[in-house]
Amino acid sequence: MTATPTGPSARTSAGTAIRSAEVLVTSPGRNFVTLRVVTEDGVVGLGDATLNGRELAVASYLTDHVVPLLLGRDAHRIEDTWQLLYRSAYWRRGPVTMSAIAAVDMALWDIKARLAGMPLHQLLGGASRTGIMAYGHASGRDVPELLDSIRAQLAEGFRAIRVQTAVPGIDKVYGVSARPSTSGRYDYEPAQRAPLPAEEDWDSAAYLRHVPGVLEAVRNEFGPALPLLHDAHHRLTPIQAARLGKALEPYDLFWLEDCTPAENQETLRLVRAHTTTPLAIGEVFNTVWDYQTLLREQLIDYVRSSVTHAGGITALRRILDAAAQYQIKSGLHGPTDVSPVGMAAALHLDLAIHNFGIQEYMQHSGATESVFRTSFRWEGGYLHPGEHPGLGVEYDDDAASRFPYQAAYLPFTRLKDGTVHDW
Ligand code: EZ4
Ligand code: CO
Repeated sequence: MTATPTGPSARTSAGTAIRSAEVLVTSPGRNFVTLRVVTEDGVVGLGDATLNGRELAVASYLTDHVVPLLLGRDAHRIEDTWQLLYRSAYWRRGPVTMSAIAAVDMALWDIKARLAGMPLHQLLGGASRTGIMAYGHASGRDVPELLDSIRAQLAEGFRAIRVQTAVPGIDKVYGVSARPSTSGRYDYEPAQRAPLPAEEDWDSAAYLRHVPGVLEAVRNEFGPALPLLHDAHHRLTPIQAARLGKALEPYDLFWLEDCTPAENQETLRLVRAHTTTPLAIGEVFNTVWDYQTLLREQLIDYVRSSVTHAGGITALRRILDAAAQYQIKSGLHGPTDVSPVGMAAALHLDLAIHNFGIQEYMQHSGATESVFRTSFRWEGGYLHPGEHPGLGVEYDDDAASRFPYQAAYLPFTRLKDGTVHDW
């Protein structure tokens, strides 16, 4: 007898066998890739596979290489499926692979929780808190515009704010909205719909000169208690990052995010040795291996991964449990390129884990919400995933069909002399 590639015992004729797995690509304001898994009994699970600017690569990875492995497998076998997808490809890790695995993992947890008739957080151990503290985004082309943007986010109910600022001499800076909203949902989408990525400019020295004064103005305006965050978005060298962390100490940041490029974990030793500004890193990481030195040497304070890009609920839970040994907390990535499905997965995890820190929350557009119907609650600066069985998200095919995929890319940067820099 020849064993099937997935192992004979993984296949089942029970009602929980996977009958279909379908990749859905839609673009309600921005592109999203969703995996929909359906069991023989018709139970539906959703997973987010959106990788900003590389959406179709993940869609192909799923359709061409993962879906055939899923058909006929028991949807209940989440761990076995995760291990099979991770190990059977031979080529491990990487954002495309891990986003694809994440989507399968989320969809299977969704199915298991729907079958149990429980919201997913119950299966993860139940709620450890009543609500999930979320931070919003604010930005300004100058200080008055930034202060207005922060006021608008406070009026929306946010109790912690990420602050990004334009820099004199740089044309277009990461995180700064062209038209910051003076009320309501804050809209900033770095990916632009075009056949090729846009080029932006960058000057680290100008940035380092300008940012401390802006944070000082914000702190003076809003007082000592408001949690303020800032994202340096991988632009600095280790010694520049150390200097920035030190310079920002008087303004008591909740965290400084991605102060250096992410490849080199050892870099953070130097930064850590020079500053008590809390550090957050990890939105581009895919596995626990990317965090190994950072956790073991206690070089960061917050884990920034999203469920979508770190291999799903199964894998991110393990990263967060490893972090808990060192009092390192969660600060999960929640930009608009994490779909409402990926956000729901994050919220269930946030509610269940003990070492929760904060959750990033960029509200999705009305168009996105017309495709993905969620059970999230937003009350007084706190999020809650709701009590619907599963993840609590429904996908509307009719709405989705009105928004076909459109190529969109994140920008990249060049220094004044033309050298490509980290975006
Ligand atoms: O640039 O999600 O902290 N948030 C971020 C994001 C990332 C985008 C990239 O797709 O850094 O705005
Ligand atoms: Co970031």
